[in-house]
Amino acid sequence: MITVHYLNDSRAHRIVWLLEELGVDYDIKQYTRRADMRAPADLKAIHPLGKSPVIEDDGIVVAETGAIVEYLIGKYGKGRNLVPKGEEEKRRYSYWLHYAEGSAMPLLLLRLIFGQLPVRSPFIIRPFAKAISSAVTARLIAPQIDNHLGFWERELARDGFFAGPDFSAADIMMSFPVETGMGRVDYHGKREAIDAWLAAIRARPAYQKALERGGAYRFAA
Ligand SMILES: N[C@@H](CCC(=O)N[C@@H](CS)C(=O)NCC(=O)O)C(=O)O
Repeated sequence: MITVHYLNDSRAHRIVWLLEELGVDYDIKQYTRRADMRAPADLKAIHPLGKSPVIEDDGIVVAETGAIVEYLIGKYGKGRNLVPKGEEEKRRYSYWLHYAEGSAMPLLLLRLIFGQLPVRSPFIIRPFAKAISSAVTARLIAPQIDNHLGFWERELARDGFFAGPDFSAADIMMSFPVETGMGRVDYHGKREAIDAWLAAIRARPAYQKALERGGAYRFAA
């Protein structure tokens, strides 16, 4: 039996969603974020980094969302149509699978960290921290995020899903950057294709079931 170590409002939603798409049985062990949003220390007993998601499957521990997705698809994905068949689509699939955590999330995390810099700084230096945060965000981070969001829009406008005309596990991987990105940054570019894609993934029964099993996922709002 698979156990998903599930931190509230986290990337773990993607794994529960994938398991629902795969139709595999699993249990969820819930963890609640501390007041500072960090994971509780007991997650470190499962994996040294203490992050979520992490899964256990018959004694095997797998961490890192992309690696978990590849593991689950490799073991349980046969006949589930979550990996495209065409060569070009397979290349696109692999690209988005790696891009989600390798390129998109570091940028969104930088935005989050610089956004929190003023409130997390000692009171006496807060005005300086605020000035640094605003300048770095406006000059370095926001333009790059805009570039990425424009790229998503153009890619999705091609044929509806990230890897091609059909839904795939690449869309599950991309849900976290897109949902956190569209929910947390000011983006003034075109977003019709992104919005249509968000509506399509959220309408999937497996996505809804994952919310039911894992609990409300605030980043999806
Ligand atoms: N790249 C990793 C990131 C894991 C990660 O940072 N997870 C967050 C939840 S979305 C976490 O555990 N945060 C709590 C903490 O860092 O203490 C993955 O995709 O699995």
